[in-house]
Amino acid sequence: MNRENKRLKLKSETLLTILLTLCVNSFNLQGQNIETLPKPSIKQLQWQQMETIAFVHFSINTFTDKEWGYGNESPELFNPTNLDCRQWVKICKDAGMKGVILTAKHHDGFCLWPSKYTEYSVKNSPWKNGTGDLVREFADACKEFDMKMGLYLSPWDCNHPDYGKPEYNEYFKNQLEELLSNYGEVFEIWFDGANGGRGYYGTDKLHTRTIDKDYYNWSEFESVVKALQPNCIIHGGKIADIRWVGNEEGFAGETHWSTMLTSDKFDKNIPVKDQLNVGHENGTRWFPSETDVSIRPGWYYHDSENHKIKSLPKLLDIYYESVGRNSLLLLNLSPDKRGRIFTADSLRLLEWRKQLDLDFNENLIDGNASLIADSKEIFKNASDGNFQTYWKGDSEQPSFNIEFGEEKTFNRLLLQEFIAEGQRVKHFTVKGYTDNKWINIAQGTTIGYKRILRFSEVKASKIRIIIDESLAVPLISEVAVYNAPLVLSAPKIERNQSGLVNIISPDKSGKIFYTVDGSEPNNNSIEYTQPFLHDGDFTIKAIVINGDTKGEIAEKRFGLSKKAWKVIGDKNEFPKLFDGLSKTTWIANEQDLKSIIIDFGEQISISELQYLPDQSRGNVGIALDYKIMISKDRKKWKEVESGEFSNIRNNPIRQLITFKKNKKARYLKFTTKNIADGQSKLGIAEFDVF
Ligand code: FUL
Ligand code: CA
Repeated sequence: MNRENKRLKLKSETLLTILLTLCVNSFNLQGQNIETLPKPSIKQLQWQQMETIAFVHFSINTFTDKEWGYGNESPELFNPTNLDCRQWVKICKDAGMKGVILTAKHHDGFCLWPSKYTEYSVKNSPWKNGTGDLVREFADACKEFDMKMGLYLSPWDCNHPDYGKPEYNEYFKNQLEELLSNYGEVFEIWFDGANGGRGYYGTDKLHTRTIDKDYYNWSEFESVVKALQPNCIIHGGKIADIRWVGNEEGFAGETHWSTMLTSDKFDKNIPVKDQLNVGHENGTRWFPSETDVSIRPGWYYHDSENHKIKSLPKLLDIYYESVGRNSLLLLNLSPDKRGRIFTADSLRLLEWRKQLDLDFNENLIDGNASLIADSKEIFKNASDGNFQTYWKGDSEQPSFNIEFGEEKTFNRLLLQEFIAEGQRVKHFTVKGYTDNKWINIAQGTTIGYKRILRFSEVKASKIRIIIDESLAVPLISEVAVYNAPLVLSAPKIERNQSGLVNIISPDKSGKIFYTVDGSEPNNNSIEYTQPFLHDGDFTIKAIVINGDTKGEIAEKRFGLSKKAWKVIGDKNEFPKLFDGLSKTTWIANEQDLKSIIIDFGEQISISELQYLPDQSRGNVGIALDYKIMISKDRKKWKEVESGEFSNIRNNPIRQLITFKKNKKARYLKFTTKNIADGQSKLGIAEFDVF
């Protein structure tokens, strides 16, 4: 054999060994190819580790008290009196957020920066006499507080005359270029999915512009982002790096895969929202989720929502059900007309972070504890506080013990997979060793980047974690155990159609106290022991108290008595829209029924209506718009209000219709022209009159 041949032979031998080892390593026992498990890009991996980021919705809507503008609102309306982006960013920083995303342009088209390409921007507003640039101030504040900056740019634009024509793509691209070249590094760009609703589009007539599914020039937008901000994560559009979690309420599915199939391979029988919420175990691409939710019911500031800021327990639930379920949390703040975050919102946010810090204050897997695999291997890689180092399971169904060396009390378990090599765990069980035997503590499905289980306090000297199912040999980056302090949730207050009030505490411990005179409840107030009758318009406040620990106060205002109300044509004696339960929904009993007539039984005086859309995951019969007519005799009808419910599809919260003047009526007709998702029957979870 000559030298050349020898070299060749050696080369092919090494190649063969490499190939062989690759094959052996890439196929697990079930023949799953590890090489084909989708894996995050470096960009996606870094983004995931930010865990909590903030959103800021601030624009002309802040001044018009709307959620969606129509694009004809005068720029003159934009006039924050005491704007301070530094205040926003500092609050976010203090609350442990790793980045902030600002709505540079929302659906109405108004630009917070003086864009060269439109007159519809801050430059024609009274704010700083038209010389201001809010995106600049925001970017500077982010720099000052060493916070990552993101921008929201809505493709839907109700102001632009070309919207709907091909030319608009050029405009959008130009704006994208402006934003991505002039303000420094952008970590995330948010293209909203909402599209083609009603607007003025530079005309004097309110109308709808529909676009087809290939309207936007996504590939060009992608080139702009890639060229100007190669590290920028894209939300939305056909070029997204991350996915929406499927709701605006703040939760990821308990099972939550960061992998998804391409949209043409989605299951036709399951709503898309639900598939986004859970992901696909057999997904072919890495497409992690972002959970966007607002600290208030709406995304923009409204005076009327100042008392509806999410409670501490609710925000904790949101954290545990997003970050704690392998998603990333994008929590929204809504600066007010001054251009400042309202004190109650910022206090709540800081309170939330403080509580999370307490929850995770002390990892009970300390120097005295050890992690021991079934093979007796003692390992430290999964408790060194370093995500990059991990323990590789000794099989596809590995188990390991955490041995504390003494009895410990705990109620949280945190697990992390080394997702750089893909998401693998499908199911696991957690047991505790107490009184000389193993007891079941909890179980879970996916882990992913982070999974945190919450359970009632357990005392045990050992914990056993059994990974019973996985796609490939699990790689565990971190395991931690905590004992989080008790946080009492606000009780739930309900009233049925007969006026019977029921107060329910989600916490098994503690006592409930309440007031009906508007005062703050404490342990001297009336103790709730069983449902009681209290009909008509009044406000009730209730609290759970357990020893020295006080919960959040729940407050509920009930409207006029519904005892005598009926739905015309409905045989049900107690229709579900009057039963006081948000989880039940009245659905029209005929096809194409888009209106309902309510008989109040007598003439009443009305100042406000409240419509709660169906709250189920299927979102049945959500009215996108409304027309309210009233009558004294069901013969002569008078129209009193009409309009559109902004963003109700994505965020089906209680909708308020306030009458310009009090009206007297015996009958009320609620009609909608359009029901979400092309459905044909109206659905109402609850209907109230004040
Ligand atoms: C939605 C929008 O329509 C809302 O107004 C808000 O911006 C939210 C974050 O996304 O799709
Ligand atoms: Ca580690």
